Amino acid sequence: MRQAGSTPLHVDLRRYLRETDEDRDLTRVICEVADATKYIINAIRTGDLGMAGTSNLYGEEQLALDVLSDRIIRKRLIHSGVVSCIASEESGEIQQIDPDCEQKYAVAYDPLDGSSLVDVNLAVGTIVSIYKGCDVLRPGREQVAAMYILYGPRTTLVYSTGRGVHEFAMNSLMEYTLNHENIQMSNGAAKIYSPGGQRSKYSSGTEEFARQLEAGGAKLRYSGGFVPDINQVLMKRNGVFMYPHLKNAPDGKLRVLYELNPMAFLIEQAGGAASTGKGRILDLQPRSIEDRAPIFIGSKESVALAERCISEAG
Ligand code: AFP
Repeated sequence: MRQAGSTPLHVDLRRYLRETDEDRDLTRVICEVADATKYIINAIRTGDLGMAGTSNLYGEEQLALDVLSDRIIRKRLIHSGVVSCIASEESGEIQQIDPDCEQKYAVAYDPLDGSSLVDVNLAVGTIVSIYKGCDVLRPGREQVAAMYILYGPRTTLVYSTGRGVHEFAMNSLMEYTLNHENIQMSNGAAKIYSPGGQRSKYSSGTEEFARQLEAGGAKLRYSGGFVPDINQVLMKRNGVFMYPHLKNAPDGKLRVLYELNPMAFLIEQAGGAASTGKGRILDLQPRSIEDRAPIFIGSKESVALAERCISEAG
């Protein structure tokens, strides 16, 4: 097996997975999602931004793109033959695909996170969480893989199967080719921080954390899109993103299954940390697919500082 780190740049995703001896069926899931994004990109670039006229589980008006992106990914996963069940942020329920599920993969995904940003031409993304077996309602530490695709000025795909975090970029032929292998967060004080939610709703502990970040020279970088904001912390190998507990929303905003678990898996694989402010995100036991939790994610040092501030001041 080719050791990660010895692969030439620009090798394509499918070949990279094969040459790093990834499980064939898991490779199938990852590549089906990668292929689906080619149609999502087209929909974003040219599609109808009008409201779909339906609403998702959370009562949010579904943009046509949300619905379309969900449909594109769902169809490919269902026909892949290696998926046991699907949970999509847009549909709000778990769809059983194959009762013979032990050796198949359970997939939770947000087909187009940040879709409300498309009509102001900001970057959005697809987020995917993958478990082996029959169920997705499990702690994030049991994931076997996670990935996201970032539809920005460039389209990039980041994934991990538990053996490092690797970034691929889409070329002119719409193939994903290796760009960075084994991405590792650096330690040291945060140079950027990404604070979600209204500052006036922050707890004293979170307020103190933000104050200390700024005192340490961190600059605010926040787009309102979870995927680009996390990608910035990962690719700069430094910094912290937070969507904290708020006075009017003690569980914050972001969903455990579709957003927090996959990103926590990736950032931990890159040597960072992901916490609710009181404990590891990946140790949460989801009660329902609707679960939300506060998140502080990025450099280990910054996440540890957040936990100290919250432990001292709530
Ligand atoms: P939408 O998917 O509804 O646009 O929300 C995006 C998101 O879930 C996540 O991508 C962002 O980090 C977060 O919401 C931004 O929330 P605020 O708009 O409250 O800052």
